[in-house]
Formats: sequence, C-alpha cells, structure tokens
Amino acid sequence: MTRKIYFTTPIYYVNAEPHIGHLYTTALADMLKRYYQLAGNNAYFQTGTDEHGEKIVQAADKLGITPKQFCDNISGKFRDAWDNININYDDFIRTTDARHKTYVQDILTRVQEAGDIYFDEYTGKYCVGCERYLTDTELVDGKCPDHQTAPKEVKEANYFFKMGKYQQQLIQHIEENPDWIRPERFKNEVLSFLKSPLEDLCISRPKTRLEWGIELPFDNKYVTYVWFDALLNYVSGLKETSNGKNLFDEYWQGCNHLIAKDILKTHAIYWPTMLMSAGIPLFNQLDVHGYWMIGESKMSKSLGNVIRPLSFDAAFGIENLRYFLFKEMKFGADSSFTYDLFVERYNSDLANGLGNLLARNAGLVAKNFGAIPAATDLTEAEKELADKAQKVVDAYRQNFESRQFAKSIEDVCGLISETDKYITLMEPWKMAKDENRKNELARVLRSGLEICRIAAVLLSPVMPKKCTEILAYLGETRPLDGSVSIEELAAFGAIAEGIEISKPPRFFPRIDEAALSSITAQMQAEAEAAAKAAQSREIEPIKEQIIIDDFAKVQLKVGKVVEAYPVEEAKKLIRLMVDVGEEKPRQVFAGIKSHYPQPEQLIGQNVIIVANLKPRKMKFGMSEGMVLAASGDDRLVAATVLGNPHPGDGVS
Ligand code: ME8
Repeated sequence: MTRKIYFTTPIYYVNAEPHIGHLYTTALADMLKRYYQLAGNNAYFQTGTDEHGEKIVQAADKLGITPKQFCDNISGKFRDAWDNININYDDFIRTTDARHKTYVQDILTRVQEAGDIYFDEYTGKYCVGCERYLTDTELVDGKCPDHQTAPKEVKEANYFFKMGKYQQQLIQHIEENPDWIRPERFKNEVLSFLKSPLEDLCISRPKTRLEWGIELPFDNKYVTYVWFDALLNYVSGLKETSNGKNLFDEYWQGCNHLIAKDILKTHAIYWPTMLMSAGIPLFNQLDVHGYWMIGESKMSKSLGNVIRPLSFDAAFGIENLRYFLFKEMKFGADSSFTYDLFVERYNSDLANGLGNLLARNAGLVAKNFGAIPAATDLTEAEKELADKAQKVVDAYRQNFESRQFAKSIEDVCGLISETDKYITLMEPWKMAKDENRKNELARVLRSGLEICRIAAVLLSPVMPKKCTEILAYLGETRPLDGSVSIEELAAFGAIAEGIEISKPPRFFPRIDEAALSSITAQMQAEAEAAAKAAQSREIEPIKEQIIIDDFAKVQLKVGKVVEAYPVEEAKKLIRLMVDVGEEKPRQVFAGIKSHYPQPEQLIGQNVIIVANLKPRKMKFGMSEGMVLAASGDDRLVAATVLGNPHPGDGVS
C-alpha cells in the first residue's frame, strides 16, 4: 500500500534572508519527498514563513516600514529562492495568511473551552532572538547561549496554557514510541528536560507592548504568542491549502517534521502538548538535524559569512551543494562548510568520480560503437561489480528511511571507485585497438555505463536535474515517480542497448582551485552588500496592500503619443501631446528625458496614462495626466499595451 507522508520544514523567520541553514532543511524536505516518491509513496511537502513576533517588529522599525511590508518583502525572497533552485514544495504558508489566522483562533477557542487557558501575572526572562522565555538553567553567564544577549525581564499579566498538565502523557508517548524523535540523542535531551516539572506556557502578549500578532479570540487586548501561532501552521496549511483543499485527513497521520536542534524544545514539548489539548492526533515523526557552521564559526550576517543559495547556485550549481551537504552532514551532528572542502569533495567525487567514469566510458563507446552495445555474457569481474551494486541498492531504502542517506551517498561513491578500478584493470583502451576484442570491449564499457546509470538513479533525489540529464543521455527514460520500483530501475543489466552515444557533455566540469578565491571573494562581497542593504533603507518595501475599491479610483486609459518634445529649460522633462480619444490631445509632462533623449521616438506609440490625475500647473504649462513607465535601477521604459487598442480605451 502506498504510504502518505507529509514533510514540513520550520517556517522561517523573515528577519533574515535565506541562507545555507534554511537551504539545508528545505532541500532535505525536497530530497526526502523525491526519495519517497521514487520508492513508490505519496509525499506532500509544506514550507513557509513565520511572520509575527517582536523580532519582526524590531527589524521593520529599523527600516522605518510596517511589519507587513517587511514580511512581504522577505517572505517573497524565501519563496523566490526556493522557486529558483527547483525546490519542489507543494504549499507555502505564511502566518499572515487569513487561512492560518482563522485556524489559530479556532484552536485557541478549543483549548480555552477544554479549560486549558488561564490568566495570571508573570515575571520571566525573555529572549527576543529565541522568541521565548528562558529558564535560569538555560542561561550561561546570564545570557542566552544561542544569541549571546541577556534576556529582558518582563513582568505582565498574560494568558497561560496549561502545558504542565500534559507532562506525563508526553513522557509516556516518547517512551512508548522510541523512534518518535530521531536521532536518539535528541529524544534523550527532551526526556531529561522533562525530568523537572514542566511549567505552563505564556501564550499571549498585551497589545500595549506588541500589536503585531493574531488577536486572541477571547480577549481583543492581547495577541497570540508567536510560537503558539507558528506551530499551528503545520495543521492550518493542511486544513486549507492555498488552493482551497482540505488535505488534513489524507496527510496528517504521515506528518514528518524536519527541524534543526535549535528548535527542539518548541517542537518536542510545546507542540505535542498543544495538540493533546486541542484533541488533534500527534505528528508521526520529528527528525532533528545538527547545525551548519561556516568553518569554525556560527553563521552571522555581520560577519558576512552567510552563504546565499542563489549566489551559490550561480557560481557553482545548487545541486553540487546539495550533494556536499547531504553527504557531509551525519544526521543529527553539526557540520562545517568551507569552500575549500566543498571544492575538494566536488572535484574528487563528482568531477573525477562519477563525471570521469561517465566521460571515459561514453567517450570510448562513442568512438568504437556509436551506441550502447548489446549485453554479452558477464565474467566474474562484472558479476562481482553487479553484486556490489546490488548491495548498495539493498541498503539504500533502509538508509534513507533511517535518515542515514549520507551512507548511501558514500556507498555510491564507493561503487564508482570500485568501477574505476575495474576499468583500469580491464584496460578497455587496449581492447579498442584489437578488432578481435570487440566483444570484451562492449562488455566492459557497457558495465561502466551501467554503474553510471545506477548511480544516477540512486542519486536522483540528491541531484534531481543533473541525474535526470545523465539518465536521459544514457537512454534511461523510465519515470522516477514510483511507477517503476527502485530495484528494477537500479538492476544491473537494465541499461538499454542501441542508445546512441555521442561525445558526452561535461556533466561535472572540474572546479579550478586557483579561481576559487576570486569567486568566493566576490560572493562574500555580495553577501556583505546584501547584509548592509538589509540594515539600511535600501530594501524597497512592497507598498501596503489596497482593496479593489482603491484601485477602481484610478482611471487608466490608452493614449497615442502625437507629439513629443524635449523641454529645453528642464533637465528631466519632456512634453508629450497624447490623444486619449477626447476632442483634443492632452499635454503631459513626463520626467523621463534621460531615458528618452530623443522624445520623437515615442510618436505613434501607445502609452498608458492616468487620466483622472488632477491637472497640475507646472512652470512650462498644465500637465493633464501621467504616463506610466516600468523602471528599475537605471532602467526606464514607457508602459504600453499589446495589440491595436484605440486612444481612450480604458485599461483595467
Ligand atoms: O526558528 N544550520 O525560524 P528560523 C542548520 N520561525 N540549519 C539551520 C541553521 C544552521 N546554521 N540556521 C537555520 C524559527 N537553520 C521559527 C520556526 S516553526 C513552527 C517556527 C534552519 O528562521 C533549521 O531548520 O530561526 C532551523 O531549525 C531553522 O532554520 C530555524 O529557522
């Protein structure tokens, strides 16, 4: 029976742009979705952004824009990043979505009706970075160990969730389901935290202090605490997807959360107790990975050592990074990224490994046969190779399902180096010189290509685009969607014969180590510039949303330019006479001279003008409208409409 699995990533705070840490969890969900599909299951994947809370207000204040403007901007950057690097998410949720807000309020009502919410005065130490109160035992030298800042003392009356009430039930669940939190060390960490009495959770913020949040349904002077709001995304997004479906019954029971260790407590303690109180079955699995460091240091915007997915993609290819990240990080442990290490691994595993094996064999096939030769009887040497491949395939499912996918990647690497040895031993280049050894040559080269094909099948969740290209090149076009089993796809001997083989493209060109420092210096400069821009007002905020009635006030019309002159006395202005279907053309002054130094080129063009803009008296005459234009950085072009509209036609 097909399993239905629902992968989630944390919904990321919009106070930072996407970096390699966010990329890792998101690409992990993408890879697992692809693996589970390949293995014949049905997988669904949701990611998104977490937009309420004090942190966001502070960041927006710094830029002098509203929290919503701030969120629209950065949430869009996350989405763009994922879209541009082929992350196959099914839904993207924002906690400012109406569907989410309504759901949070429903659950708050439900939890309150269950008698699990009370009002009380509280004093605590709040870390804005973590967006939660820290206990004294969590502090190191009076500071939050993650953010290196002293939490602020907060004393106020608030609503509390009776989290402590569910402590025993939670402990029991963890003990009865030993794999519920993986790897084990994180399960142990949670159990050891649960040895002390579990305090109740403050779930509100008075609007006098923080307005940016979801209003409590039972007290409009308060908003919901950001974690109580954010965790519910995992359910609200299923209850109502962006295209209006309810997938809860279909996917919730297969829910597999993916997070890093920084948010273990909120996911392993707050979240399940909230679900218990709301009467929702618990999620199925919590998988916790370690932290990426850059060299020896934590990632930090101010250090400019943040690696941005899109710049990396442009410089080195995102799939090569995925390969590195998934192989390098042992699930649950911290790991370190450096460019040198990345290039070393890439060159040895992909350029010299898979890439070279493919190029060597395909090159000889192209030269000697022009197509993949037919199968011949295998000798002991190929049988041995086939056995090794079989072993890798046998361990593959188990490794992925226990999140030891790094092992499978290593296994594939091992298989490639075994095959390299086999090729070196067989010396097909010598066989190629002897007409009588054509059969042997066919057998060896076919086996070499076969291992490349198997490797590409097995690595397809890791490097989906690259592997699909390799498979297509080798004539393997069967779908990777589970309709053909992994075992069939990766069976030694399944490679088709007669597939034309031309000189292979360079799937993994070597990265020149000498050029590395200049590329990384440029990327670092970009990261620093982006960090600086984020600190200043250089981010252009997306304007506040308007409703249709606001837009309806603006009357846009098609106008045909009938005359156009530079205004000699003005540096920026040109004067246009525009026919908008009225008795006589309108005079419009537009500040676009630097982009249209010869304004007469506009004559005969259809432009769009704001027809009901109040006429403005200028030094050179009345301006009776405004011409729309598209602009960005140093570019500007007048906006037009396609086809043959008539002057005066409305634009809406
Ligand atoms: O915590 N190494 O959002 P966040 C590995 N909004 N993974 C990393 C990482 C690193 N150095 N840095 C970040 C929040 N991550 C909340 C979550 S969920 C209901 C609310 C990844 O933007 C990793 O997945 O701080 C980590 O758990 C997450 O980003 C934290 O993202």
